[in-house]
Amino acid sequence: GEETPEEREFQDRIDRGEKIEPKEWMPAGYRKTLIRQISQHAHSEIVGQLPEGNWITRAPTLERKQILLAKVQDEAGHGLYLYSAAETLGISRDEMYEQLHSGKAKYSSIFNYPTLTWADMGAVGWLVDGAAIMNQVPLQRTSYGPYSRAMIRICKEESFHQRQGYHIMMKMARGTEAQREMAQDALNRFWYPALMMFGPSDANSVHSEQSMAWKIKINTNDELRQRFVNETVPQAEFLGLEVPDPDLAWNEEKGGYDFSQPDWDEFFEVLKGNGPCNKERLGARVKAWEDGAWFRDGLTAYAEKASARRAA
Ligand code: FAQ
Repeated sequence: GEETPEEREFQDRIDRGEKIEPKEWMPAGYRKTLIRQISQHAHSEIVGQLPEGNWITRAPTLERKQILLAKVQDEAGHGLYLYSAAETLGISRDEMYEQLHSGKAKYSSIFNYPTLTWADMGAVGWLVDGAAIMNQVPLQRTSYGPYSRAMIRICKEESFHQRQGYHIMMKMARGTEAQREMAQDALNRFWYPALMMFGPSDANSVHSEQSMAWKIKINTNDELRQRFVNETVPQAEFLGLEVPDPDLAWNEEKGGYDFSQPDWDEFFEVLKGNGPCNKERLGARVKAWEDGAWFRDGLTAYAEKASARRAA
């Protein structure tokens, strides 16, 4: 329909590069899109703890175990930080959890793939955190104040995560022949799922156009995917590993690599809940929520008693 004066003024503020803050007027669609994106991002951080949590008890050395433990805790922190940012838009944490646990809200497709070997901890840090940074660095300039400030802090930690993953890959790729094979196998399995993290092709991206007009998103999905390939291929070469794409080739004209698209049918199946680990991942989160009920009840009962005592 016709743009209202309020909507015009809002768009002008966005165009001038102003940040929008929680209590200020915003179009209902802007609020809804942000709640969707920030809560999905938060859910991804929380579910994203599971594939790596799987290896904490089996890390090869005490040092690697400490590092992995710290990384997985960082992801929990990012999740809580992002839930807080979403709460400023008027949704409660309980509502967001309910949306995750009922399968209504999405979380990143990548976390529905299994982590089969220690080399996968390298591949996840290198490729998954690498893709996350590629997406999140521009989001530091997103138009919603609390989200943009959350991204600044989160990106600092993600850079460390990416380096620790690459460090594992270096050790493995330059280790024994069996270790090198594990590293190559991890790259083979995580390459295309990492490319899927940027979302469907621009032609199939439902939200990109409006989200970019509102500066909720800064780049298109395909732009970021291309940037990721351009940065990651030389890193694979440095490791002496081969990107599993026979059509990968430097394109001088565009100043970037030509590369094969992931299997988009597989991507949409994963989104529908039919990926290799969807049931396991969601099941683990629902179980953690249910197992924690006694603790939440205890906290609530204690808070009620304490406030009754103060009132008396
Ligand atoms: N997985 O119209 P678009 C991390 C959905 S990093 C699942 O293009 P949009 C760190 C999309 O939601 C990972 N669903 O959507 C970490 C929409 O469905 P809806 C999290 C996907 O929003 C590392 C539909 O497809 N990062 O966790 C995916 O404009 C290691 C149509 O797509 C973020 O969330 C996907 N890959 O663009 C933690 C970053 N792609 O909602 C632990 C912020 C698309 O209408 C270990 N998010 N969909 O039902 C974004 O930048 C955007 O939301 C995109 C998608 C780029 C993900």
